[in-house]
Amino acid sequence: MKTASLEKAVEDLFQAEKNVRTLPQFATEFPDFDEDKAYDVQELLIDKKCREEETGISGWKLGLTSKAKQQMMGVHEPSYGVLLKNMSLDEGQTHSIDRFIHGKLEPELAFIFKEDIQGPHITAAQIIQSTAYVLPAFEVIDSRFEAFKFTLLDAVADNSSSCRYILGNQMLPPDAVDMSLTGIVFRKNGEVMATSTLAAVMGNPASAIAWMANKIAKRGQFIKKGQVVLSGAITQAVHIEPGDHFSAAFDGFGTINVNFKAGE
Ligand code: OOG
Ligand code: MG
Repeated sequence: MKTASLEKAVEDLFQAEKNVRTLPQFATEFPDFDEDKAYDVQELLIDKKCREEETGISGWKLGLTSKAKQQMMGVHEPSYGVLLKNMSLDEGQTHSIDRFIHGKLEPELAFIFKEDIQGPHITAAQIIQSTAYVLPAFEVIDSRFEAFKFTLLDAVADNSSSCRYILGNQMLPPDAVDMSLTGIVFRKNGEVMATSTLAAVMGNPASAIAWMANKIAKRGQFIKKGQVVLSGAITQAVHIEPGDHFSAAFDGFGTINVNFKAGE
């Protein structure tokens, strides 16, 4: 893939999000696309969004952390993306879906870091030691690709389908939480959509973040003090429609809520 095509991929993704429209998958359009190039596109896209939307980086997100999703994509490791300050939405409020192409919601455990943590030899135990607190969160994922269908490389270029994130306000120190057995119940309009435990995220969400800290070190990057990291979906993602109310009850934390509407 030539530099010109990397730039075109960045521009296409940026415009698709801005104009709320979809794109054909890249992998078919750019035959020599590989993982490094996909993360190059992601990095350039984040630079462009920071500039044009006058925002900054607030943290990171994991994707494809469950075995089921990895098998679906034919991969053995997760993916990551970058969170921006302007992706944050308030908990308990009603938010417009007008800027989403085909948004879906998923519950996640968020980690807030109290110190910098740099790979490539980070363990899950070190992730826990460097975490100030953990809290329930929702992620709104959205894909800039048609019909929410993509290859792993497409999704990486598309910042791992990131769109918005919503942090709860029930914080706990990480050593107060059982990182595998903590149960969650995810509801849409009062109906149970899924039940799960944190073990759904690679056995332990801290392991997913350790993988990411080591992976981003290859690109000279690290998790910084104060940053938020979404550790990956605990259940399947559920399509968002106007008028929807979602809740996720996290054992030992409490319940996080959000509503969506059409219009501003
Ligand atoms: C969609 C985003 C995945 C998660 O938590 O698993 C994600 C994708 O890249 O498949 O955010
Ligand atoms: Mg997610």
